[in-house]
Amino acid sequence: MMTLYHNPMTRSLRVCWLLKELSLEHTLKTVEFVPPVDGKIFAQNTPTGRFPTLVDGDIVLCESGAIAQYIIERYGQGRLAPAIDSPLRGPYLQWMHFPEGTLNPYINAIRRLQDKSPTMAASLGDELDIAVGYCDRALTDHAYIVGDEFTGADIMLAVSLLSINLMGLLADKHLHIAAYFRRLQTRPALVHALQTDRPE
Ligand SMILES: N[C@@H](CCC(=O)N[C@@H](CS)C(=O)NCC(=O)O)C(=O)O
Repeated sequence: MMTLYHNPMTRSLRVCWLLKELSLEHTLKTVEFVPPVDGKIFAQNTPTGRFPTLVDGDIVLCESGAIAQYIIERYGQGRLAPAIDSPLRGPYLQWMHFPEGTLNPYINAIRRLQDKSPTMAASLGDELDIAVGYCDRALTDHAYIVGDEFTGADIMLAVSLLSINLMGLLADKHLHIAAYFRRLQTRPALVHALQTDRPE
């Protein structure tokens, strides 16, 4: 049985949502977030000090993209990912990794700089907007980020876009992303994951 150490305001939302999409049995341990003091990281009350942390037997993972890929490949039975020989496999891998590789470094830096250097934060916000525009254009011709099928890459991307939206940095001009959000909000697994915020 897998155990997810979860806090709803963190990237563990991705894993919680994914486990529900795949209806996989798991134990959810909701853990309070400890605000970082003096830049101290890995300070959370989980086996790795971070959210999300997934424990599956001897395997302990704490990168949301790796956890998502692990769960889909190990337990997905072909769901939520194009087949390895599909022409969509490359784009799928790109979109699995684009959120943490490109969007979240901006999110983290802007959060850190917002008070210390608003000018620098604003300039990074402009760069982030270009990256978000790239996502918006990729959603022009199909319902989901890799095509017309929902995949794990949508879970990775949507949670980054939700964070950007919560920071007030998602401009109204990104119309395809707005339609994408409306589409995703109808998924029961996301609705349930967003409601999963009570400690055991
Ligand atoms: N790239 C990692 C980032 C993990 C991460 O930074 N997690 C944050 C919460 S979203 C955390 O646990 N920070 C608190 C800490 O390091 O003490 C992922 O995608 O899982």
